[in-house]
Amino acid sequence: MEEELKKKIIDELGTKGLVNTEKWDVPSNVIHGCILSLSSRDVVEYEKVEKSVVELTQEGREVAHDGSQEHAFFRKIPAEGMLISECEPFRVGRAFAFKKNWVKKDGDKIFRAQDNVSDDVCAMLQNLKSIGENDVDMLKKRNLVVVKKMQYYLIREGSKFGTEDKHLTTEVTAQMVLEDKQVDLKPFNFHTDGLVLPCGGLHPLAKLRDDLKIIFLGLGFMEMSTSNYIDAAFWNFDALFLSQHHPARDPEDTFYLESDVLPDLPEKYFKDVQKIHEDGGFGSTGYKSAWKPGEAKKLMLRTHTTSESARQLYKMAQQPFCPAKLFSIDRVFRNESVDATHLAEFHQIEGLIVDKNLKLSHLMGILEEFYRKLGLGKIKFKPAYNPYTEPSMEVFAYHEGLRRWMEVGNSGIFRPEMLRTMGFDEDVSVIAWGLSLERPAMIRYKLNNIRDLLGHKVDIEFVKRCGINAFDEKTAFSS
Ligand code: FB9
Repeated sequence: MEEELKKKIIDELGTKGLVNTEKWDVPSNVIHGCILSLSSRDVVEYEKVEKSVVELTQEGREVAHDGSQEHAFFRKIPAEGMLISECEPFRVGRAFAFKKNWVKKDGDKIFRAQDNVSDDVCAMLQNLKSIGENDVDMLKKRNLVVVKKMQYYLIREGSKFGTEDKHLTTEVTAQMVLEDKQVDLKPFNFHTDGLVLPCGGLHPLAKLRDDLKIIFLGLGFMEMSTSNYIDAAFWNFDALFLSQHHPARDPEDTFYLESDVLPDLPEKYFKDVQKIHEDGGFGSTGYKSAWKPGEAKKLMLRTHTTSESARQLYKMAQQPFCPAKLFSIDRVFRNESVDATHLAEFHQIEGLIVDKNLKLSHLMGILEEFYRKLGLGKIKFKPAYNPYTEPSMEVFAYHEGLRRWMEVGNSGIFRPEMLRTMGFDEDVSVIAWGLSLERPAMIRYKLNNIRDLLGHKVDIEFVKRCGINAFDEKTAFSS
């Protein structure tokens, strides 16, 4: 194929004087390999041109064919209006129809606010070449189009074009040796890129997870086991001194299982946790309300990896004291409404340090070092509230590439009601912090929609491209 392609380039150059590969149906890296080979012998000169191509997503193709959700919703509304309770199936279309003032609310009904409306989104999708940048961004945010970078080449005659009248052999065969014929071998081009081999590549989240592991290991942290995707509410909430009345424990926020197959819960500790919740202790008043063992025994999908931290810390508290630096990076699950940046699950990154008399200054120091390694040299802290840490801080960092401050995590010192109940002495303290894996990944790969990173709509070519590009710690997050 490579030789045929080179011949095509030479022939076309001979007749047209310029070759434009924009419309060629050949992988760009194959064309690039041929051009490098010809240009290394000055047979051709070339210029690489990059352009963005807007393409319809699966959803975009459906809307281009059937019309937008808002237009479908508008057409559904009868003259006598539609009950708001009947609109639930058209949630997306309804939102956009209101945004465009196509509809209005009157009492418990929704009416058309216009006699007729033109389906602008459908028209744009049917004629992508005519839409402007703002419309492309709007359609991208609605996951109706994707913008792909493509490159092509403009090839011209090189200084040695046409001087090569003999065919250069690129490989020696047994037949040639037997015939002992004189052949002119093509010189090796040691500067050309190797062909990209069709091989597997790490998913971008897996790459980023490994990059973060390197950062933690480099800071002397050890990874915790995080195999309990399903756990008892006891470890996820109660052991952290999170009240049984806290809204985070509602089924609207947490996925509970119907099954009641329970992990072993330490009997004495279970009772100590009940006591600290009901009557307080270690200087705490407790919640002064009945604590239900049944609530603690419910099985659930963990909402944070801090449930594993609680398990690990409890185990440590049963042994002679030994300082430790631990981290975890794994999936957590929250019953949240999904949108462009939130799914019902994400990967939490958590770090913690166990030692004597740790203060907020120690926490600030390790956070500064951790985020510096992420390429965020400027961070600041804001007082916050967490049910299981006091004091707590939100962490903000200035992103040089995006030229703005952004929230990059949460942190705090675990409460004495948690640590002393586990069995730690009074002078033992634990500082900890957490962030997500998806947020930095979306920034690193310039994604606006989390579905382009995780889930069944991820573009496999995107994953392959990420798996090929080498990761360089210094540039990890600067883009
Ligand atoms: O990750 C977050 N933001 C972030 C992190 C890194 C980053 O990298 C930069 C480019 C280089 C960019 C952004 N956040 C936490 C902050 C926000 O994104 C926030 O809106 C979303 N948060 C999630 C929770 O929301 C459901 C991110 C997730 C999060 C928040 C808190 C914790 C963990 C994850 C925690 C904790 C904690 C606190 C105390 C003790 C132990 C654990």
